[in-house]
Amino acid sequence: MAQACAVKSLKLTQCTVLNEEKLKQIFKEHDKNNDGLLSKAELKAAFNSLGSIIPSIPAFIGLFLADSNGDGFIGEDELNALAKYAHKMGYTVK
Ligand SMILES: [Ca+2]
Ligand SMILES: [Ca+2]
Repeated sequence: MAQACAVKSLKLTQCTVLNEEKLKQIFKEHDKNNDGLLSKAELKAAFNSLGSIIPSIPAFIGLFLADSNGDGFIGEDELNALAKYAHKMGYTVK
């Protein structure tokens, strides 16, 4: 699946959208207590699975950037911003 992004004919924007969608899926999978919200601990686990060496840092920044209502959790509608941040940081889904 990830090889699709390596295909030169595929436009970069398409690749970005694809990767952000996959990242969103990964984040959703890390909602371990299924409350529809990602806590900082769940974010840490997600970034850990994405290969972050110090997952607490992207978890902290991601929460800071994407938590627009300030409740300390990433909700469904805040996932887009989180995925954008993760993609910008170079996290990709294998
Ligand atoms: Ca949760
Ligand atoms: Ca929030």
